[in-house]
Amino acid sequence: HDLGVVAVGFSGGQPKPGVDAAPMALIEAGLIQQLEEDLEMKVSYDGTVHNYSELLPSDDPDYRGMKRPKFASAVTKEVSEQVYNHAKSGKLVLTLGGDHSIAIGTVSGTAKAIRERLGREIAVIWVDAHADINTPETSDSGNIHGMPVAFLAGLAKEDREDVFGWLKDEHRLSTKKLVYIGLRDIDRGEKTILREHGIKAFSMHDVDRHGIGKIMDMALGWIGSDTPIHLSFDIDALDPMYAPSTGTAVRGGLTLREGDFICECVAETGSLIALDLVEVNPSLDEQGASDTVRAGLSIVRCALGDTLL
Ligand code: DIR
Ligand code: MN
Ligand code: MN
Ligand code: MN
Repeated sequence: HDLGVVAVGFSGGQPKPGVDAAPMALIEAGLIQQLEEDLEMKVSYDGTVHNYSELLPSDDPDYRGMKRPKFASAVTKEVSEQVYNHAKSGKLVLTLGGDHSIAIGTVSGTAKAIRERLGREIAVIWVDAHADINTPETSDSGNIHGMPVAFLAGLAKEDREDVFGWLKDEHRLSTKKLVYIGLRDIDRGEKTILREHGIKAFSMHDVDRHGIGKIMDMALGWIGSDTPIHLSFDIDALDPMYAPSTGTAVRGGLTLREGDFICECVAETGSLIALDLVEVNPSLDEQGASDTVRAGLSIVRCALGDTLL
């Protein structure tokens, strides 16, 4: 398979530095080499962890409560174009974050490319402890990594071109084609949004009740077979026991095997068109950084088709 890799060293969607170092940590741990040698993929990678410093605005005041709105908008617009170019040419796209705000770029890029290439709408599987569906108005933190789904689904809109006004209908995702897995820390306003839009969400309670096998049957059944799937994997979906080095760790999460299993099931569909791996922050919990990077590596390998036997 042909794979396009985009390395996004962006941390401005949340306050903690270090998440920008994740792409290099993953690559130094052997990610690209493993994909080429073990999974026999043909990898297109420009060899650069982008920090988009050329896009840094001279001033970037809070807007509608959002922190660093112009920088996040400019970076995600650029990421959207990078991802679009890979997806338009039929490549599977792997994006290494960076915080989860970068998914405004990745999902909008694949949504547009798949519309143009196949005339289809994509589905998104969002694996996360959090729903990331705050609007600027419902957000308590103002951190844009808690808002990407709201912008992608058109629940948050903004006319200003330099604050996500570049997002058009062709970039957007239907709330009916979105499935969450792993949720356990949802803000009050987010719960209202999930309920009012009838969004399919499997919380950790659901995982406990049904087991991960049944959850994946239900999640993939909701999406329907033969639908292009974009998998956006926030490493904080995993329990901090396995992935402690992340900005907003929440106890009571997925085991390493449950995370890998989700990815294996998506790989088995043959419909994966893009994978994001986000929120690995090697500078937090130094003891746990190598475990967290290894967990990320395993997630990527499983999603891209590595099998146990
Ligand atoms: C919280 C935390 N819901 C917020 N979100 C996180 O800031 O909107 N997302 N940590 O990954
Ligand atoms: Mn997230
Ligand atoms: Mn999260
Ligand atoms: Mn919260």
